[in-house]
Amino acid sequence: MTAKMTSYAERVFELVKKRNPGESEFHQAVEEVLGSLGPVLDKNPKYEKARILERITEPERVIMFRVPWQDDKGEPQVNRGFRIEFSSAIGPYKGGLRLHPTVYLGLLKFLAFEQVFKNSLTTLPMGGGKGGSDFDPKGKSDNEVMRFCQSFMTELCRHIGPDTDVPAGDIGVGGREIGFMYGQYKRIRNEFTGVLTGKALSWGGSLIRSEATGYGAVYFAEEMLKTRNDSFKGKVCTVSGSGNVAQYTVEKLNQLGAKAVTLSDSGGFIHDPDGIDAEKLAFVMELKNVKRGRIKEYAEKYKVKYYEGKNPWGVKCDAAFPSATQNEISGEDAQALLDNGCFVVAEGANMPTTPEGIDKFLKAKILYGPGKAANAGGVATSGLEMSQNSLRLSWARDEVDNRLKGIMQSIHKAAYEAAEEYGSPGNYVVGANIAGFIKVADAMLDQGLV
Ligand code: NDP
Ligand code: 2IT
Repeated sequence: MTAKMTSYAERVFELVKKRNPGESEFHQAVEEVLGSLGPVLDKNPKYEKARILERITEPERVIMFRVPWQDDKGEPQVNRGFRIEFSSAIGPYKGGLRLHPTVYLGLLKFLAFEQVFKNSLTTLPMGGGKGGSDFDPKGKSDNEVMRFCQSFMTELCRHIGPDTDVPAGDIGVGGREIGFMYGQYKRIRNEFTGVLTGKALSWGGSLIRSEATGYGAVYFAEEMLKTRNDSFKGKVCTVSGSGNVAQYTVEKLNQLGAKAVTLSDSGGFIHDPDGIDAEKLAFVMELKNVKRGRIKEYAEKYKVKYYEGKNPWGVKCDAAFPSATQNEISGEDAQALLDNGCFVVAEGANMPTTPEGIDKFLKAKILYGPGKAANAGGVATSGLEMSQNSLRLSWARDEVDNRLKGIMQSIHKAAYEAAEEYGSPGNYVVGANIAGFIKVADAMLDQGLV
């Protein structure tokens, strides 16, 4: 892994594995964080004395519930819904909702745990949470998605609120789903409040929220490049996924003079050596957000190659933006990227690189920005949406974009400086974990044994 654990961290990690059997993604996320904290724990025995690691790895609350809904044939269907309220040390629980057939308790625990440190890095007062369901939106009609979302929110609404827990989108949850859920929340609670983020502009949403994760990942990568007096001009970039994060990553790369040459979905990837320019990106947005089609159709339309069942990490590039899902870059994929000269990796997705892959990136000393730092622009802009809702105001596009950029610069600085201070210069994994941890741990100490 990234570093050797202290004996205290090791003991807690064993406990986490025992208490959460079979939850491999959660173990993976905890191991990465605990493996980074050695120097902080050595320097500050107060954390062990207060059992901070035992507490920070145990969710404050886990909610699991039945989601019954009726399909278009009139048949009853049942899914499982979840909300993990992991930490409220520095603000209300905040984090997305994922709708994907692979969703189970352990997956959401990993995402909620990551969210705690990510949200801490944003500089904004947000705790960490995550939720979702094993419902598969693929192939469902709008009416089926609406009935599912209404049933999901009928239960969830009793657990959330603008000062308690504020969900948002993630895989499978975009503007359509947030709309259906918001409508149902309002109907049951009879309140028009900022209980969800990622809302449409006419009913409380923020400009730039849709763009924020992708733009933020590119801003973060730009900051990393600046440490080597470099920029995006002329850089060839590979991007995976073709959803919200991938789309706006490509848009920002184009604006900065880089060339994005790949996109993917769960079917395979397309390689367009001429670059996915603004017009082609508009086609992708219509294809994915409106028609809900497959990325293969891009290859047919623009006469480029489609690689069925493959990911884009074998394509030569300067910078890679994994923006699909967890563990999508294996050790071999990481090696292929390095062998092809890739020297920037900025994670738009959450935990897209396996521990073997991370080890390779760190040993090669490339500019590697882990998800909890690089993709924090999405939740940061959700935080800005919450602020605007509280003020009952909406800020102009430039104002939100400038704040987002400023936040990504602050996150980069915090991670960069923490890595230096604690003896791992250039290691953004250690830097992000330490900077995110200290703020939450100190808030926990202040608030007593809770
Ligand atoms: P979307 O649902 O908009 O898009 C997801 C994309 O990833 C789709 O192209 C999808 O393909 C692909 N994908 C999903 N699961 C898999 C899989 N198991 N194997 C291969 N491809 C897959 O989601 P987002 O763009 O919002 O999220 C992408 C990543 O970014 C996730 O890791 C998410 O947690 C993270 N993230 C999102 C934020 C946000 O604000 N939305 C903020 C921070 C992080 P297909 O359609 O075929 O399934
Ligand atoms: O993983 C993430 O940070 C998100 N899906 C966004 C969460 C949010 O509350 O905006």
